[in-house]
Amino acid sequence: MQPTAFIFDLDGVLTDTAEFHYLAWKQIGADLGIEVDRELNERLKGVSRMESLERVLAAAPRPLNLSAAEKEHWATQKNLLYQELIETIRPSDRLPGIDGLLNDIRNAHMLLALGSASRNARFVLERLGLADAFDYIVDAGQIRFGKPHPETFVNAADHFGLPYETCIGVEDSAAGIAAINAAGMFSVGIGSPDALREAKYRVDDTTRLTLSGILEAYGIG
Ligand code: B16
Ligand code: MG
Repeated sequence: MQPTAFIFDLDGVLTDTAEFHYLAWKQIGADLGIEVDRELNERLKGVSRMESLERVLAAAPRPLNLSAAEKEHWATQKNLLYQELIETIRPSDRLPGIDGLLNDIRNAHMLLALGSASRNARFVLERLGLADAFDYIVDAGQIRFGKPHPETFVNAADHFGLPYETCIGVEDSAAGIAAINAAGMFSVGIGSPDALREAKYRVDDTTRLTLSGILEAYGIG
């Protein structure tokens, strides 16, 4: 079947905000006496802010037993740190290879959606100058179940009225790849083989991402 649409993750795919999320969680961890290293950070990618906090708290040397209000406080603090970092984003912060890939998809007359778990997605897209680049945007405000639940990706395909197996999802997180696979779509992973074992096609970074490479792996190259 010919592919009909691409659904792109935002953080860590279009731009390196995954690093900003990491820096913000590292600071929150330090404030709480919890070490947030890159291995723990892999498990924070793609999951919601509150679920990320739960995963950070689970790494505490001894249980902190925070109340719901205290958890809200730390989640808010993390977001304030993150929002300071994303103020600096500019169009030149689009990851290498992304502009070419988006153009090639457009020229091939396929639809483009964004599927992000972030409540800051629209702000980041604006800063990147990509607010008009997508036909449809799914962010955390529109869905009930975050990644690895397939809802983010299914929501985009349903909006377009497209069969799931003709959609291609692009992700940098294990949770996101699981969500794409659970939706019955073709998953493209960007990052290390360890973290993205379940991706149907994987590249190390966005410089290796080409439409022809993806379509060949999808089976119509
Ligand atoms: P926020 P994505 C995800 O965005 C991030 O990967 C994840 O690290 C973050 O916790 C989540 O958004 C929520 O973000 O705190 O800004 O609402 O990768 O799905 O674009
Ligand atoms: Mg991501």
